[in-house]
Amino acid sequence: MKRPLLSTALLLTGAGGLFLLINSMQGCRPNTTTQTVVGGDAAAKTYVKPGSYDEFYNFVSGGFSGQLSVYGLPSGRMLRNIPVFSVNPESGYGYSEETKPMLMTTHGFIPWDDSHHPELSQTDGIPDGKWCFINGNNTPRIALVDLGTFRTQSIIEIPNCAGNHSSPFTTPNSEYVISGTRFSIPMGTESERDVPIESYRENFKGTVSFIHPEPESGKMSIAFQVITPGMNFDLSHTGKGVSDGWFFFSCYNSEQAYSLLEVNASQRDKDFIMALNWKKAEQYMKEGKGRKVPGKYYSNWYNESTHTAESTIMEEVLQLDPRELKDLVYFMPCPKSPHGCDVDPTGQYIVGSGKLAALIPVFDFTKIQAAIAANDVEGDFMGIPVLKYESVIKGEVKKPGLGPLHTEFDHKGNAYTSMFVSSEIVKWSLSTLEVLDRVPTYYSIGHLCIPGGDSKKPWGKYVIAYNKITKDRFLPTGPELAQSAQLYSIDGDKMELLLDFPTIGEPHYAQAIPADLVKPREVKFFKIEENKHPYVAKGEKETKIERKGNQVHVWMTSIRSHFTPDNIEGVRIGDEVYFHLTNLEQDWDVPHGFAIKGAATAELLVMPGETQTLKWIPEQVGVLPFYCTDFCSALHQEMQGYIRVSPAGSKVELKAETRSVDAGS
Ligand code: K7E
Ligand code: CUA
Repeated sequence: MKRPLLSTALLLTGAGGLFLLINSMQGCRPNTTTQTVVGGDAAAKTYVKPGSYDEFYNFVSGGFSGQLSVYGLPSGRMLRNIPVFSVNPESGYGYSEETKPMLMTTHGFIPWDDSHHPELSQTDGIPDGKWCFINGNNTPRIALVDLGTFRTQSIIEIPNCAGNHSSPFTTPNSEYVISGTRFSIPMGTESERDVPIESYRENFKGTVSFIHPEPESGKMSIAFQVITPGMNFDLSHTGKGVSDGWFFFSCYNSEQAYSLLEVNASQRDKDFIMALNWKKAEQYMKEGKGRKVPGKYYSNWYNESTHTAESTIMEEVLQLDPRELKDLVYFMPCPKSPHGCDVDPTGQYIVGSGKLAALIPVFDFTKIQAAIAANDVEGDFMGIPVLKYESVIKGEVKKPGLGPLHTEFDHKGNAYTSMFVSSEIVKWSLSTLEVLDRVPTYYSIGHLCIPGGDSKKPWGKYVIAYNKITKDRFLPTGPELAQSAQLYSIDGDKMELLLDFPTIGEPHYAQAIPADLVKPREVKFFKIEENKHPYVAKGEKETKIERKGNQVHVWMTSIRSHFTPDNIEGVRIGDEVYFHLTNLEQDWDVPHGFAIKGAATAELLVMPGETQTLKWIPEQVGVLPFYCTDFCSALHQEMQGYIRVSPAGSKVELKAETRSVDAGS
């Protein structure tokens, strides 16, 4: 193990070598103590007194939890953990019959993913509080979470993609969200895909896909894909203001290595930022350019009226090839293995953060346009023009720190870059490119977030660090310690640490938005008269039980504090029982739960006015109880029932006790 590491260190020079060295020193951290950086009034600045609301919602990716967690800021209080790509027995998401289709893909039912980047939908370049998108890396997908329900509304699978990392960044009016492939792969027919890995250079390609969410329903489809040279695509951001109509992507591994990437993808001095004219691509699509290629994918959508997810399977996708279609894609050299790719609020400046670079390059959109117009290129890469670095650069931020990853912006012309290796946030001026301030983070910050900080209108006020390593900040919890976020004030000239709070899974990116933009959207309950679920029971009179072969369907209702029916007999071993539970409540925050002994999946947590189904396969003869799991009233513990299970072939008559305790109903 020692030799490769040593040769790696020798191959890399300057900051690169340092990066590796420091990276391998587990306990390395800034030698400032918490005491010296937390001022006496910090507590007052994050104290949200009991009964008061936080000012911002903070949507934080769960990383390998496959979920999205929601916090209030500045308190750091956790409000909700939203299941997106992962099943969640707490609510029955991915376990109820209605939600299972949400997790369907061409690889089958995939109840997990690795989610990195939440992105709020935008109107005119400003987060609007309607949706939050998030990417799934592993089995490439993008999800749309509705901020009226705080639930996953739709999930689309991305074909011809592997490792959906530079995703799901949005255009200024959420016409499109983007998916850029991390890994390039061979595509096409089976024989085109079954090729030696050594043939990377000839056969491997990347794609960036433009996903269109329907404004009303949130259903997603792929408008088009742009095919790219084989490389790794890391992050992206849309242009805005002057650069509206463009998208920028960081690319690494321009070496086109396919093994030992740690060494082989760090050879070149510069990789690229890819500039893509998406308005042009849209125009080509409308003119009928490009070609339809095979690309099977699922688009799953939760229908709020039937309370059931629907999967649509698509078979092909429109691909645009920038080698044939002019003025679509340009490369800009960017030092060195760029990770973050961020655009300032005016849209003028594009910041590439080379994780092995000792500086931060800032590109100028006006210069990019001039270089394109003058054909000011230094050659091409796999048929795509490469603009001259000197011609497109505004300047470089010198000596910012080590391991720059991501940049966000405030509303006063400043940028804030996270430094993974030197564990700090560095504030610098967009006009002078001078470093203005730096604060330590504890430790090894990844992404950072300023409310509105990747949009046209940063609200500013705070920057939050999402850290990779959190030694000695919280009470220990066994071999794995809590992940953490840290909240800093950015109101003054100097950043000021105010608060640490633990997070779920591994936080990567996060976004924050004023709570006032989200609160008015909240759905309080679903109207029972609008419930179009095929197994709804809109009142206790509609409850019943029916046998169809070995399937037993129970139309069941819940209301404080009973189920109807509450006694069921005539179920036999070998049956599949479907409990279709409608929650009759028409009031805010009165879910009922449903659990039955021996259920091998999850409970159901059914919102007011909604119907959800638990499939249960009885394995034991006897009388088994079911009950409500959500403490819903003083008589919650009375909210129960029994089901009698008889042996296979038993003659016990199928019946359900559907008498109502409410007279006349
Ligand atoms: Cu830098 Cu996946 Cu956005 Cu994590 S990525 S840090
Ligand atoms: Cu319903 Cu407890």
